[in-house]
Amino acid sequence: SSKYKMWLQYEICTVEQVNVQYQSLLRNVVIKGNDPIIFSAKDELQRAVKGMLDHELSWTENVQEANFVIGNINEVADFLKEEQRQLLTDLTEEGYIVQTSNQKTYIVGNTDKGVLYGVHHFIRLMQINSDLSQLQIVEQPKNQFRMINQWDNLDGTVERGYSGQSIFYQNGKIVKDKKRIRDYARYLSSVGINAISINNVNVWEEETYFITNKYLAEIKAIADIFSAYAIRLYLSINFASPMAIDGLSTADPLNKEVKQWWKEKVAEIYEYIPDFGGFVVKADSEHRPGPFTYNRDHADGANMLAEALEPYDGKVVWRCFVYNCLQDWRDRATDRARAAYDHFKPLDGRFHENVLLQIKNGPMDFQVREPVSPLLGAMPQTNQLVEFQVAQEYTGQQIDLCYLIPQWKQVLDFDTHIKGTGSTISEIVAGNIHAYKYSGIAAVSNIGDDENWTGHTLAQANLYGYGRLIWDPSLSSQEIAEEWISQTFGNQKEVVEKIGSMLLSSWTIYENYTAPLGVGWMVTPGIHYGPNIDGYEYSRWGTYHFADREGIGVDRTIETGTGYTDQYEEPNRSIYNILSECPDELLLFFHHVPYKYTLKNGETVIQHIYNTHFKGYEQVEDLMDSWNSLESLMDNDRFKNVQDRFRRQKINAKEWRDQINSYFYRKSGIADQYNRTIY
Ligand code: BDP
Repeated sequence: SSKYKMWLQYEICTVEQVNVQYQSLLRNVVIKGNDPIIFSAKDELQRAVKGMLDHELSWTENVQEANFVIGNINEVADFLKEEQRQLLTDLTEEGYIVQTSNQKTYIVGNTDKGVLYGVHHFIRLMQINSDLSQLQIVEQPKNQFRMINQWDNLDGTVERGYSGQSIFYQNGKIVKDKKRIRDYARYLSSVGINAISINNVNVWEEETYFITNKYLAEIKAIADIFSAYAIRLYLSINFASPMAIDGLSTADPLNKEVKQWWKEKVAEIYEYIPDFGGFVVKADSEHRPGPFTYNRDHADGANMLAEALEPYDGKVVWRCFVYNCLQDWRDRATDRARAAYDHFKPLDGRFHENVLLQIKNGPMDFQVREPVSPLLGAMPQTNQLVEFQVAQEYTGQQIDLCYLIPQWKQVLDFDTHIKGTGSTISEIVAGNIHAYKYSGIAAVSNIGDDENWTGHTLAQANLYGYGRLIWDPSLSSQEIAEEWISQTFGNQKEVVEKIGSMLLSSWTIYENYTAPLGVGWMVTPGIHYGPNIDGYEYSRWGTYHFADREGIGVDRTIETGTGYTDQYEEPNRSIYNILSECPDELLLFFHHVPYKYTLKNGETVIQHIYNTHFKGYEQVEDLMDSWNSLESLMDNDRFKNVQDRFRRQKINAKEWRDQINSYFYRKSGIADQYNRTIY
């Protein structure tokens, strides 16, 4: 169905002259090579051409005769011009060219991976009906690691999953029918994802045994599916595995027996899966075991695993989401925002080369608005990955519309000044600021077994956009949105424009009716959907807003607060630390201010809260109207899915609006300047 096909719709192309051009370009096609990746590329092109041109490709073996040539540089070098060969030698192994020369089209990769990406690029252009007669494309990804993390559990549930159950596991078993996993691999590779971890970072009882022969044969079958799409498979592991699996008395990373255990374990895994990617590790975090139990630090923990993986070129992706989740709320001095930096910064230089630290984009936890984590870029000698959350845990759970590309772009564009101007997160994780051996981006996936994969059909745009953005962070949010809409819903102008502006405004709208000015966390505890202003205020999680009758916000300044601002380089340190310099949207993250404090935009904090909350709700009504006006321009299935989501979003926005407005009216006693209804 069209829901299921996401952005690889391959609908018949009805524009006569475009159709004619494509048919003639694709008369006689040769594809060189025997790797499974080449078969994936071939299969994809066949599907695309069949769907869009209603045409079976005619393949030839003879490059001379062909008018469409696909292969890696080693296979087709003799047929290229010198300058084309040169272009390719300057690219990384994932790079490719798509070029027209002598009336032939060439898709040539440096390796088969590049071939697959090149074919996907070509198909993307077909789907948006581009003129393909004179192509001069030269491409390579900006980031080396482009990873997706599944938070799937063996019982079939998905932690923070809003799209049904797992596509990997059902009722305590790995699924037998792996067709859906293969389709997922197709979607991921079409946007350039090259690594996946297939189980939740919280490794509970049974998932611990994924690294044993009880499961490895089946996991190998999954690894093979992904590897045919140039995607490496990783597993999340339980740090205490030696105890759980083989009854060792300790998991101390410096203990000889423990080290030996991991070496043997890793050897066993590679016997099954020779191209296994490595481990993702959540240690000493939210009740998961880790090196702290043995008075060791996180470098000790990560390095033990790194040593075991080194001989196989395996990696340790070590998460930095380490903080005290049992803190006393009365203790104002303990600031959760400081935790990742305080734990990890002192360890710089101690990690092995095959360790990558995975750091959430903000210092707290995927809130609608956070400053960028000061740990990113702060460890010149330690490989880093930034972690995003495609799953909308705190941004509407795929019920509310929230296109997250603008948020991630803001993170990537943030200038840390760590090595002078231009030390942006984008350049840091691309490995251009410090000499990282490995680096890149990871994100929590938003898919499940719902027919449309993502619950809310428009949430597909976040998965698509995540891949496209991390391949090429210079793409704008709008370009990415339009590419996605055209491929997903077709090229009609009205559809592209309307959905485009809905997507682009959606993050701001969501922010308008939820927690104000960067303070975060006013969500239902545990569930994280819907308002509960004091839900986390007296809890152990370190997530507070400190609202009283005078004012609101968290003082994180150096002089009177937690000193968190000191973790930034200048000028960011001062910008955040000095009240009058702090950007409005992050004001309450960094400062505790009176309700009548005047923002840079001229409104008082309290009036801003009222204004944005009334406005946010109205904007949701506008989104609904916009969507309803598209009814006749698309299939009923997808139309109804989104229409229904907007109905639910409206109910949610109303709850937020009324609870936030009433709460702050009652706390502050200050009336709305426009006398709107506050309950
Ligand atoms: C939080 C989620 C929790 C995850 C945790 C993590 O609420 O379910 O386990 O992040 O990233 O956002 O480990």
